[in-house]
Amino acid sequence: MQKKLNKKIIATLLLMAFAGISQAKDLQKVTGLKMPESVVQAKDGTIYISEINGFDKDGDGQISKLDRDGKLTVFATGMDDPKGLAIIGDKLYVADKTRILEVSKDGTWKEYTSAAAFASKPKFLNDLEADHAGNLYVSDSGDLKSGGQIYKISKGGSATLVADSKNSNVLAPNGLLSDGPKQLLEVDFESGTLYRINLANGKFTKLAEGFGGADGLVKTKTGKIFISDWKTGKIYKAVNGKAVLVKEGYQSAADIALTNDGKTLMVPDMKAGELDFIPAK
Ligand SMILES: [Ca+2]
Ligand SMILES: [Ca+2]
Repeated sequence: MQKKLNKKIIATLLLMAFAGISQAKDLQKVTGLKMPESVVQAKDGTIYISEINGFDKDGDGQISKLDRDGKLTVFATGMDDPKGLAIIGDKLYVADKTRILEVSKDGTWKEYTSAAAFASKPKFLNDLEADHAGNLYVSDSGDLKSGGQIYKISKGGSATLVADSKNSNVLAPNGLLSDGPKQLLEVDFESGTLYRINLANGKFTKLAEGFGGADGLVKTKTGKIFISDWKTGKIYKAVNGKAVLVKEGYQSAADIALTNDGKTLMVPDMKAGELDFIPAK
């Protein structure tokens, strides 16, 4: 009898635990953010948001986190202009203006790649992307019109150049997406063009154009590519080399990301100070 009861209690507890996982609150629009630029969801469901706060003002940038119950708290502070976010293992990496930071689970952080570690000092580090091997890729948007560059950050933090403005396709690189071990997808903020970069030889192939002030870049498991346009506040899909409008009306759609289940696009509307959630279809 006792055994049976114990089994029943255990079964009930398991059921409650699973219910807790599946019934995480629906994602509601978040407001009151301080110039949010980028967003990433960790395996445990926590969503991290980078907030530039005062643009070009150092020390006031921060990372907030939205837990599975929809509670928003400040996670890490004292950054400059934090933008692109990426997760490797239990560490969060941040492209912070001229350097890369590594943030631990408790919100403390250290410099992972210093400004001086880049062959040419970055002006505007923007998107950050991790590959499956644990390397990072970071775009430097230069002066947002020209002079940009793209670097690979190897495990340990050393930076090697992937491409710079000697390549005429490189104006103001922004969104990056690791697409297998040998190539990177990239969108340029100035030209609004989507490229595939061959990491073995640095060659660029134009895939699509017309994305305005292209910012974030994601690809779903079924191969759909979404790109945000910061300048006009739009979300596009790349279809047969063209930009197809998905949603408009944002003030400045910054670095979009997908939720873990791939079903939802997370859209930081920088100037509105909001994080929106829309279906990725
Ligand atoms: Ca700032
Ligand atoms: Ca960006």
